Amino acid sequence: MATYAVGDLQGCLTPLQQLLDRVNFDPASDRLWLVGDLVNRGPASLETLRFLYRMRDSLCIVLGNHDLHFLATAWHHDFLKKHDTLQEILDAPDCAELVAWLRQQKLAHYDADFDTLLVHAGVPPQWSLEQVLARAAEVEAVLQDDTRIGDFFLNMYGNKPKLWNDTLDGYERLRVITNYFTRMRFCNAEGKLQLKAKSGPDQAPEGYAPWFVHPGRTLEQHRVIFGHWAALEGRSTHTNAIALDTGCVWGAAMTLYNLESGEYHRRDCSDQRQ
Ligand SMILES: [Mn+2]
Repeated sequence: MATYAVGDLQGCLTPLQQLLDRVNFDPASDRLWLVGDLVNRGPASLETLRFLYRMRDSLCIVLGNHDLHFLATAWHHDFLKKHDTLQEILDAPDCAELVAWLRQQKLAHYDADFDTLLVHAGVPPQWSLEQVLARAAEVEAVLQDDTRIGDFFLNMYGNKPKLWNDTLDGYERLRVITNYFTRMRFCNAEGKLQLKAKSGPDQAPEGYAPWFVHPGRTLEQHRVIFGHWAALEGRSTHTNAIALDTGCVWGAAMTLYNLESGEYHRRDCSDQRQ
């Protein structure tokens, strides 16, 4: 029995299947964690979701910004943008089944045996493990609530508020939680977000730094596995921050990580370049 985590798929199914074959992944006994961004931009979003759905009992998934965007388009078709490759899922006969399953997934998952947290983008420096899980659960509850999910998506997009505070409520509170977990790259020492920069860590906007490098970060003694930031090229500079987005959909690589051994398996994805 082994446990693996894989970086952002974005509809690139062949590299995932080849990496799983390479480690002789057995869905009956092994577990696969996914950092999210399962769909969009790549060539096979629908088939990727179907493949994962068939082995859903072996998976642990956190949602990424592209997964939330896909769910939003299922409620609001006019949210589809020119570069989205999500229409094939919306048109599929099993779309409702796939949507119902994705809505049940989390924004943050903690495993005590591995002392490891799984998130798509990151965690603000000040948040404790208890705060991470409680705040993720606030958004997860809305995603699972038929009476609230549609309006949430109408209010999910946007870069403000930039900074958490305990008194936030309503959609501002849900939006900043969502942005921390699914879109963050750079923040300042207080946790103020800078969501525009997508460059590598060397080109941080003035006053900001990658979320995982701030001194005294509450979770720095725990392993955090994340994706979302292809420009990191899998190098986080912090031993407990495991960066798995290596830009498959941009033609770079897909990375599979063994949680027990710490071993990385990388598959060149120059054939996947979009
Ligand atoms: Mn992402």
